[in-house]
Amino acid sequence: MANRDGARLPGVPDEDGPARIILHVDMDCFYAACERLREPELVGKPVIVGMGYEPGETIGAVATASYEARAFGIESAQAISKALDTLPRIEAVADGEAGGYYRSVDLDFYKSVSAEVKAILRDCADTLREVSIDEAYLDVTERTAWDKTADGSRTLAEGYARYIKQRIEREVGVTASIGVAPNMSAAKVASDFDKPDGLTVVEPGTVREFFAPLSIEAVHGIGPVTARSLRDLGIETAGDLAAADRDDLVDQFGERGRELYERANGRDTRVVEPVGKPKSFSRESAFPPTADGSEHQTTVSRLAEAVAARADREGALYQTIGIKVVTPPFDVHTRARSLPGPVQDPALVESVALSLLTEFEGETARKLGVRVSKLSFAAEDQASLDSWSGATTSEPREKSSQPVSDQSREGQQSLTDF
Ligand code: DCP
Ligand code: MG
Repeated sequence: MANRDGARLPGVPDEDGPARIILHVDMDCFYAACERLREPELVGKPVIVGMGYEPGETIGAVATASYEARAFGIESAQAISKALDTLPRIEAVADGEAGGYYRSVDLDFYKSVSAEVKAILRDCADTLREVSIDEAYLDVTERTAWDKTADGSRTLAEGYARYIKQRIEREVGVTASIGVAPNMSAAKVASDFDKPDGLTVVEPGTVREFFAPLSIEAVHGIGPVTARSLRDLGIETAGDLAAADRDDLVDQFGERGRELYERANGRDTRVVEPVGKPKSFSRESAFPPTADGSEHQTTVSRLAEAVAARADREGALYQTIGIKVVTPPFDVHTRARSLPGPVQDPALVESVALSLLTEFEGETARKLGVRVSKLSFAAEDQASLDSWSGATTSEPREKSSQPVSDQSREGQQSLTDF
């Protein structure tokens, strides 16, 4: 942070001070990547997700396009009629000709995939700020370091970001691009620098240098209108912006001018702040499809224990306990039971979850999940169990003895909101 004279305020980290480690994660062609999850044959194909492409309809827009479709010039927000002109539906072209694989937006499905990604990010961050369905900032300063690895080839922070990328790809099946930097605006630009599947690291002390050759539009916060005004002042690159007269920028653009000048100079003291409190805690586990009821029960018990332990650690009480059962191929069933008051009771989470599971006896499942929701965080909210015992079918049980780690116990298990 700079005062009006550009002097640093003491104790406030900036590019010259104690360096934080901020990650910006942005999923690659997110809606298209989700479509590929349930239709793997779309991998490597030009996929366009949007509305209004069905025969007879022409009004609509492209939500996103896979990188293969972008190579033809198709992009987000383009009119669907234009996309169809460029790349007709695959069903409508002759064999061997280029065609697009058009799919309709299915936001509920994309949200469920997003929740799986965000759960991994939450697990990996000191603090997480979710920005959109496919984008988040993580402060990981306490989890890793700017130090170099033993061979001096890269920073530990880079290795940590790579670990997160790999977890997302392995556990969810979609790819992310990550920017690593000592502040949020540089991390944001870095995540976009080498898309798709990118990992760009901007080490402390090099932010200004990293920004310098980029066009001004790359600086977060500069849209087409501001860019035009800046160009009128002869400012074409972020380097020009960093070297401009700060007071002129303030005269012309007010506080925003100052902020953009600071960012181009590598200074951004915004803190990664979570948006609101979590609304639920959940965990799910995928496995080879099975109809074995006792296996389902064991899994649900284990997930219930993990979720209750997480809520406990977060100091959260819950009033609703739910399960999710995914039957092949993609049928998602959720069931929940609300309690008369908020509680923190691992045994109850397990017994309610198991009782909800009985409805699915004999069914083949490939994924199970347990969730607690309707959270409250004030300890005084807690109702004594006795005050409403008998309100559910649950039997009091022994308290679970061991806290369960947030880390996956097995490859495919993830802490997930659903
Ligand atoms: N989206 C949309 N309409 C837009 C822009 C985006 O519906 N005009 C949706 C579809 C995208 C998702 O939001 O998949 C995320 O937006 P991004 O800008 O991050 O774009 P993508 O993730 O698709 O691509 P990229 O790889 O460039 O991040
Ligand atoms: Mg994206």
